[in-house]
Amino acid sequence: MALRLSTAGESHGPAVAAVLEGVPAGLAVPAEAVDAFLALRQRGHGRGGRMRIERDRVEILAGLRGGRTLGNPLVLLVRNRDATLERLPPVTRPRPGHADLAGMLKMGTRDARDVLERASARSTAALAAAGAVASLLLRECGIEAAGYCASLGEVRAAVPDGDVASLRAARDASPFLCPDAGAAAAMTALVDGARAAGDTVGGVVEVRVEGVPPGLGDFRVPEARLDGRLAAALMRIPAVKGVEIGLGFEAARRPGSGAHDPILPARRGGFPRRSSNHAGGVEGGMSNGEPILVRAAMKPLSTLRRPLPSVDAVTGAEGTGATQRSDVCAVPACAIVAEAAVALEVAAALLEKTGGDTMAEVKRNLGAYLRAARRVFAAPRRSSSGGAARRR
Ligand code: EPS
Repeated sequence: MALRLSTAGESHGPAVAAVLEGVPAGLAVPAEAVDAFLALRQRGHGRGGRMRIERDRVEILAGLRGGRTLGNPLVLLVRNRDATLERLPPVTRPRPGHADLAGMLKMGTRDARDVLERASARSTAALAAAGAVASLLLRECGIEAAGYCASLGEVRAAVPDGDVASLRAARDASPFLCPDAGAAAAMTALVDGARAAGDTVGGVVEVRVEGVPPGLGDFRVPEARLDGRLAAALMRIPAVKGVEIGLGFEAARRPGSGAHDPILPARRGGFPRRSSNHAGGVEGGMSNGEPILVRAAMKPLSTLRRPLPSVDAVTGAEGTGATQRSDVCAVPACAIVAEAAVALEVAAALLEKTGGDTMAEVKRNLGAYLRAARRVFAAPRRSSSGGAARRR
């Protein structure tokens, strides 16, 4: 069954929720593991007053028995403590950069509240809860992902060359969820300066995924291409305006000889090795067995304390965009949301490859596939019929 996510909920309604279909039976889903991920999403220097109100916790309302998935749809609920929707005032001056203006026109309303409550990044709490479940599934299959902040404004982190475990440890120790501790001072100055100026800060987040088997995604059907799916998953996150995989836009500036990753002989029993990973783990729309490396650019948040020009939909008066409580910078949160989005997409592609109604079946099928795939580049054996080239 395909892995499929739906979310619901308004920013200041009673709760946000996720329905996640297609998780095989037998996966242990401890609420504490989901909660730890939700807590990471709430962190980051630059968050506003709302994050001091919320204490995100998941309530798993369906799909579990004895702490394990039944294979039924999961319902994941995260309650809003700031559930003030019915008391909040109308918003009539659309904020440049937000969904307000286009949403007012689309929905035929002069009150952007009808739009912004759903356009709010609060919905990413539900996405993160579902992503945490996807990460538990991936871990069972030897796949680990970590999302982290790679730059804020002009401040670029020197991301250490490390595995996911060390990246995660360094990330978790950082107020910006950035594995380069040396960048923290400049990032703090940037965010504090923006706060003082009534402005906001964007940045770039990166997700690294290790242990991904080759062949997830597809070269045969355009919409099944893993790169397209990862890009779409990241672009669906509010405020994301650009996505790169591996070298990304830099690949366009290089000659082919400097953009591709040489193929070296397999070590015994393994896959051919690569001496670099410019492809970011994806070639021809499929994972190639190297770590997946994707980046997403988050624009600065559009709620400004010193707002840009706007027009009032009720009075017609020229003025400025609505101001309200918000964050100065949510890039660290975006790193966690990006990790969730990527984990969900990789998990979906994995389950397409393996099939399986139970985790035992998924793992059995994955093991059989990997054994067969390793034989493709194994030293050819003599064969009386058909020859090595056609061996499956
Ligand atoms: C958001 C505005 C802020 C953020 C919110 C997203 O909320 P509020 O308007 O209540 O101050 O804190 O993010 C979250 C609530 C969250 O959980 O990430 C927006 O306009 O998108």
